[in-house]
Amino acid sequence: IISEKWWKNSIIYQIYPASFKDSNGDGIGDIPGIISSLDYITSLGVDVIWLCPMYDSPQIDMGYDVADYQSVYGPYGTVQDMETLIDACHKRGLRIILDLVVNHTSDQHKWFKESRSSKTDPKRDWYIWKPAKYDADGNRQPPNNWRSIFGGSAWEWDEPTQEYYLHLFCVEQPDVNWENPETRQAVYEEAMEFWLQKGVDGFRVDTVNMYSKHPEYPNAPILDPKSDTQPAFSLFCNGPRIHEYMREMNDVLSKYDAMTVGELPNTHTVEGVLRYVSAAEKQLSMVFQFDLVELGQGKDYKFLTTLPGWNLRELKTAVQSTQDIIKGTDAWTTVFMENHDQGRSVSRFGSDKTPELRVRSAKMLAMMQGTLSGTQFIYQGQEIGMVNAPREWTIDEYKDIDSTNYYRMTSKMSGDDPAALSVVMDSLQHLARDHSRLPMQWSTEANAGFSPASSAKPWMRPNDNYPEINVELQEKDSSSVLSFWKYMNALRKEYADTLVFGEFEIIDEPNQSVFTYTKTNHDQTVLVVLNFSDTTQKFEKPASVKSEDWKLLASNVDGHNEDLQAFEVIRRTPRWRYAE
Ligand code: TEU
Ligand code: CA
Repeated sequence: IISEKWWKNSIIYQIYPASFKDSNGDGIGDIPGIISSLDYITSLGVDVIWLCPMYDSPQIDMGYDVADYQSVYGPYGTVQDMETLIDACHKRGLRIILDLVVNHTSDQHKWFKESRSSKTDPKRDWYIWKPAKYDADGNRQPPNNWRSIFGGSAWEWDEPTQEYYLHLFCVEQPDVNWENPETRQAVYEEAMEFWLQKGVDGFRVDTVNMYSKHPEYPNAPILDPKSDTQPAFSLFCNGPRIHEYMREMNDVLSKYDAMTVGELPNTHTVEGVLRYVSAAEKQLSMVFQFDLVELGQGKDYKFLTTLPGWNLRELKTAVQSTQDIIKGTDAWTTVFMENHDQGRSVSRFGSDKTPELRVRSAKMLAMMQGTLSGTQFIYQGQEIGMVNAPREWTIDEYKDIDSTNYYRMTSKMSGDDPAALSVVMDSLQHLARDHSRLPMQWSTEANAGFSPASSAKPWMRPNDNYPEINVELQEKDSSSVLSFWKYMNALRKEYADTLVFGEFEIIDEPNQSVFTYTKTNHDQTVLVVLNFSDTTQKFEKPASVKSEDWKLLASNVDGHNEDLQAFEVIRRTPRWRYAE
């Protein structure tokens, strides 16, 4: 382990600045709020914080639309605040990584303003501009049928210069033209080196596989005959030059011993992932695969008529796909169940039906995360088992552009059909990105302790359950979800050989209620048994487990007996196999 890279055995805590801690009472989280919470973060036993975009931005997509890489969004603070934060982290032995958003910029970035100013501007080619097509009736059409990830065409017509520009996300997020070497240099210098020189320890790299598009921009196959736009992931993800760009980017990073974790949607094979993360490739340190967090979303969760649901075997397969990345390879992988783009894991994979099931299933999920190989990521609020907002909330409480576009489009397409809109709300209640963006629940005080009691209303409504679910209460309770996470984080460090680096093997794969696996390294084996159901399940010692002499290391149920209670987990390890 000593010889391994520092980031392999790290636990990374993800912070969404708008919703973490509001220090000055304007209803928006801020950098001084993060600085004041560093003792709390350290107490969790984490090693690194990942800060979601804090750059200057019109906030159409919550900062993933960057207007200036070298300044900070006013309500969050200043570059100087960032320097203070970096310093304060390092003083505590914490590292800090930033979000690198360079597939696109905001349409308010000076590069794009120049690019759109005229067809002959020197920066015209820094974005992806194409002429219109015309149909048989002479009507203007976009260059192809690609659908934007937030709905509608991926092309926007620019009246003054009479061309379309590409935006894989919202209209205000034009895609940067990575084909242009000058543009790439500007990205490296302005977005990366500026912050690396200030001491940041790496980046979470947004939409990392979308920089190289299909060079001919062909139409996507028609999967949705009712629409004039089509999902086109296979044509804009993992394009022909992507690995060349990754290696070039890595040359910049390697000067600083910086880590990277790339966001890798729509890449589902081990070979496809390894092309980015094999150490020999010299591209990225690790990536986020989407198989697990996409469970129950369907291919494209927009325009659903029913929720697809998921089953435990699918979850096992998804977990396997992350563990396979390191099996006999020189690559590294990640472990995560939540981020700022997902509903809360307890609501999705556990149960928020009763307080008892909520607490128990939150701990079960912590046990799963804590025992899988890879770099561990915990999203703010996950450590206290925060859950989704309730179904009663109306669309007015949802702020995310992805949610509101989806609602607006369904409302338009269905002529405000109440049944169709009710499906939208069902789907949003389950999957919307908003759920992870509700204010962090710090205490029983007004505004969940996120904003001072006397202050402006928080930018998103806090979950009504904050008097029951909050940091303050859980810190005092040794049986809380928070205490369990702290315990798991410590255990993960203690048994890193097995838990972080060990080999993963599923036992009794067909079982749709219980997820059983072993982690093995050298002469130590840990058995993990997770009851994902809300009923009691029989526990049968797997035949492949040889030793009769097991020691129970951890369980989320007091007085564990041989049967597994709802959402009960146990983890056992042979007593004689490790030194105490
Ligand atoms: O997300 C990229 C992405 O492909 C998805 O996770 C996406 O958010 C989801 O499919 C939409 O339904 C990243 C960021 O994590 C996200 O917050 C940004 O909105 C997006 O890039 C654009 O920068
Ligand atoms: Ca504030």
